[in-house]
Amino acid sequence: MDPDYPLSPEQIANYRRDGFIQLKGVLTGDELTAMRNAVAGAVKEESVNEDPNRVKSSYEQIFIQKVNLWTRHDDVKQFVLSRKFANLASRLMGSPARIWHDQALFKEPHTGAKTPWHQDTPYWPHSPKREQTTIWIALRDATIQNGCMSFLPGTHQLLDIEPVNLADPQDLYAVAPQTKGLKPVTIELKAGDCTFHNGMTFHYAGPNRSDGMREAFAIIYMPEDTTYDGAVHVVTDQVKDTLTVGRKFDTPLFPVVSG
Ligand SMILES: O=C(O)CCC(=O)C(=O)O
Repeated sequence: MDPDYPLSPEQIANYRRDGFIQLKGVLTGDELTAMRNAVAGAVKEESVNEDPNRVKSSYEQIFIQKVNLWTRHDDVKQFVLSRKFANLASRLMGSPARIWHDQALFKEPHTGAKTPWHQDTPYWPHSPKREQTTIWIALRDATIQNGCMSFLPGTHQLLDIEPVNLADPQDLYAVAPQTKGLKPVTIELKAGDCTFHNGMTFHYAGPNRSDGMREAFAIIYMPEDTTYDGAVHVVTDQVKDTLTVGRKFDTPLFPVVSG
């Protein structure tokens, strides 16, 4: 992929002011089809042994979530490690971009489950927690009807809020009374468009009320010099023996991919 998707100084300034940005057409044509097929194929393959009649937990009702597909599927890996996405992340963060993890986020039709308002970085074993960023790529059109994302502008400055329990969320105003009066920005995306959001920006997605799957894929980056703080997390659990508290994430699972 061409590593240079244009980003103006004004767009970077807006991202840093608001904590999110929408970019159109980061993937088009054959590239979009290839990425959608790779991710949807990987999700299907990894779901094949699941019992469709199993009662899903409230967290599982939010979406089908498959984490770190790049480590198991070469056709997904080429996109996750691509310089095109990483260079965008790097320019927005203002630092070289290291992979934290990826995730397929497929909202199933008519499940009724929303993604509650939350910030991301409080869940992560990172220090500091200021600049992490997520590219959220619509593999199919994301609309209000099927659960596109909304953001609360400027909330990436709220650094001391307790993490929201996504399976049993409290009311946003109980968690973060500072957000009262802020107007959410809801962003519908065409397939191949994306948003980037700072991991501290409060975001939300409505339930999927359509007949089709809401297919999205997120790649999450941290600044290269982010250090491990030792907190428990599913992504670091398997490799915690290779990490040292207070040191950078310098292991093969967390490559620096911008440049
Ligand atoms: O896809 C969703 O519904 C929510 C995604 C999200 O919370 C994220 O990418 O940080």
